[in-house]
Amino acid sequence: MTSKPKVWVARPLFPEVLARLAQVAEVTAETEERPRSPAELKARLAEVDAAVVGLTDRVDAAALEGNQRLKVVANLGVGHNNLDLDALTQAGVLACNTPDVLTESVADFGWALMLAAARRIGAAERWLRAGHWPGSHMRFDDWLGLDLHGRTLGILGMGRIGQAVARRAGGFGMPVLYHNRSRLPAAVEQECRATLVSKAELLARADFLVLVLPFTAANHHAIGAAELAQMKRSAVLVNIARGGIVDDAALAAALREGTIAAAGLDVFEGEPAVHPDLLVLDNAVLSPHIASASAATRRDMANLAIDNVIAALGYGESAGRPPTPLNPAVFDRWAIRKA
Ligand code: 8YV
Repeated sequence: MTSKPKVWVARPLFPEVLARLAQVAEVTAETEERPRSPAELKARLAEVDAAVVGLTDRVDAAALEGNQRLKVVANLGVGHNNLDLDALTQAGVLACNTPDVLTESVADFGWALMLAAARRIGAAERWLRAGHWPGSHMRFDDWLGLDLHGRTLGILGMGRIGQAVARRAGGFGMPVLYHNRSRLPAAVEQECRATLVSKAELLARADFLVLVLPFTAANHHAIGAAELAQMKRSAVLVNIARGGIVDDAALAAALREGTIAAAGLDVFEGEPAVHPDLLVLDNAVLSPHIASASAATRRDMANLAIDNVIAALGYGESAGRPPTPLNPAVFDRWAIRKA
C-alpha cells in the first residue's frame, strides 16, 4: 500500500476544507498567520508533495532549489506575483491560482471603496465615534461629498474583475472608459458599456479611476506623481489590485495637496506596512487587503485551491486535470495519469 502524499498548508484554512484534503493526503496545516523566512519556506516545500501558499510566500528559484519532491503549489489568490512561474515550470512544479470565484466579491468591494471615499464614510464615522456629533451644531454644508451617479467611471486593467466593476456602473448611470493591454471583444464592450481609451485620456476624463491590473515589473508605479497630475482635481482613485502599482508616497502628496480629491485603497506597497503619510489623511479610505474577504468567497477560494491540489496529486473526479493551472505545460513532464 502506498502512503498518502504530504501537503503543507501555509495559512490557517476552514476546517471543513482541510478535512476534504485530509481524505487523500497527510496534511500539515499552519494554525497561525505569521511571516516566514525564505529558509523556512524552502525547508517546508522540500518536505511535501504539494503546498497551499498565501501571497506573502514567495516561491522562486531559491525556494525550489534542490527540491525533488514538490509537484504542485496552489496559491490562495488570483494574483500570483508571489510565484515565479518560470522557476516553477523549470522545476516541473505545477502552479495554480483561484480565478473567477472572487471576481464578483472584489468588484463589490471596489464599489464599496468608491462610495466610501466619495461620501467620506470613514472620516465621518471616526468623527461620530469620537463623540463630536453632540454639541457640534453640525452645519447643513458640513460633510459634503462627491456624487457617483452620472460621473465617469474609468477602469485601468479590464480583465474579469475590471469587467465586473464595469457591469455594475449601469445602476449608477455612469459611463465607463477603460484602458487595457488589448481591446475587449465588441460583445463584451457592449455588455460592460465600456469604451477603450488611451491611458492619458483615461486619467484626464475619469471621475472615479479603479485600478484592477495585475502586478508586473512593467506596472510598478503605473500611477505615480506624473499620472496623478493628469487626473481631475475632483477625481477619486481606487486600488483593489496590488500594492506597488501606485506610488503611495506620491499619492499621499497628491491627496494632501488636492491634486486629486480622495482615494480608496485596499492594497499597499510593502503591506502590511502602510505609508505613514496615508495613515494621517482623512480623504483616504484604507482597508487591509480584504476585497475578496466575503465569507462565501474566501471559502470558495480555499476550496478551489484544495481542488487543484487533490486533482494534481491524481485524486478525485478531476484527477490529473486541476481546474485552474497557471503553467499547464508542466503536465507534459509528469508521470501522473488518471488511474
Ligand atoms: C488575496 C488577492 O488572495 O486574489 C488575490 O489576488 O489579492 C486576495 O484575494 C487574499 O487577500 C488573501 O491574502
